[in-house]
Amino acid sequence: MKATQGAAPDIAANTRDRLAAASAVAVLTGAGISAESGIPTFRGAGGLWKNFRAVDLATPEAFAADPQLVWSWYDWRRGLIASAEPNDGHRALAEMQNRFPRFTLATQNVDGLHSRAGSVDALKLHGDIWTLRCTACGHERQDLRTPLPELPPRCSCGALERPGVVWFGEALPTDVWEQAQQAAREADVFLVIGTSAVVYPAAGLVELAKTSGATVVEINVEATPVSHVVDVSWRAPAAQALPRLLA
Ligand code: BV8
Ligand code: ZN
Repeated sequence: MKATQGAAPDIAANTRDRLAAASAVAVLTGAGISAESGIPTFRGAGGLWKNFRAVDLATPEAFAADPQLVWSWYDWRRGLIASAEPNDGHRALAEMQNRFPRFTLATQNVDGLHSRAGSVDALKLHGDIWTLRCTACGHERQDLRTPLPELPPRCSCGALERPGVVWFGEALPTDVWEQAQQAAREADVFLVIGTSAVVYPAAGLVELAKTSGATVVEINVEATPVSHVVDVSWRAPAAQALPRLLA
């Protein structure tokens, strides 16, 4: 059954009923869940930065060609995120983790807002903007300073550091990706929230959950390429919809 444009109350009730019967819940979030915290999404209106697109800058090639430019983009984003707060959508997911025997949150976001909202063990599929990794010795450290004192930052070994994120063309962290796939396979209910579902392999979790027998609910302000796959397509902002699942 696909409820698409039904009035929000019955979609919320419908989704709550499915969750009430679930013992394993898995969630995939994208930039849309941080939109109401004021963080621009990648592909929405605010997704551009000085006329660059994420696919142009979030690549090893762009970093090798111009580490200063790529770091300026990340430093700008870190500044935005530092002044942002988790929203009711992040907080609702943090609350949900205690309500099910098995609950897994996988995020494509690198902003760390799920952790700040209280989500424990969120699977960071695309890494973390607050982590710096040395391009030579691999040493990783957290640096929360905004702006960073020097760009590009350098490791104590002297080499350039890069943002601890997964760029286009790079593999996702193996352990995190394995856990996310397992959670999608085992889920009774799979929530896909605030993602345009165009970036793989993360977006593939939706199909994996669906073919593994989960009830899939999409929460997004617009239709996406997975809207035709999901069981329930809830056209609503995440910070409004998610708290209604806790009622
Ligand atoms: C890999 C981290 C292989 C960094 C990111 C052709 C050439 C090269 C590669 C490819 C290719 N075709 C396919 C690929 C693979 C590529 C890919 O999928 N490309 C896409 C663009 C076609 N994928 C990769 O390269 C991945 N790696 O394949 O490696 C490999 C395998 C083995 C060994 C070696 C190599 C790596 C992908 C990860 C890239 N890193 N980010 C950073 O953040 O700077 S991706 C980037 O896009 C972010 O992580 C972001 O999360 C992600 C997805 O975007 P969304 O989160 O969905 O955000 P978006 O703006 O798109 O959408 C927002 C949504 O929210 C919208 O739907 C909107 O309606 C909604 N919304 C807005 N407001 C709200 C809302 N919803 C609810 N409430 C609201 N209020
Ligand atoms: Zn080093």
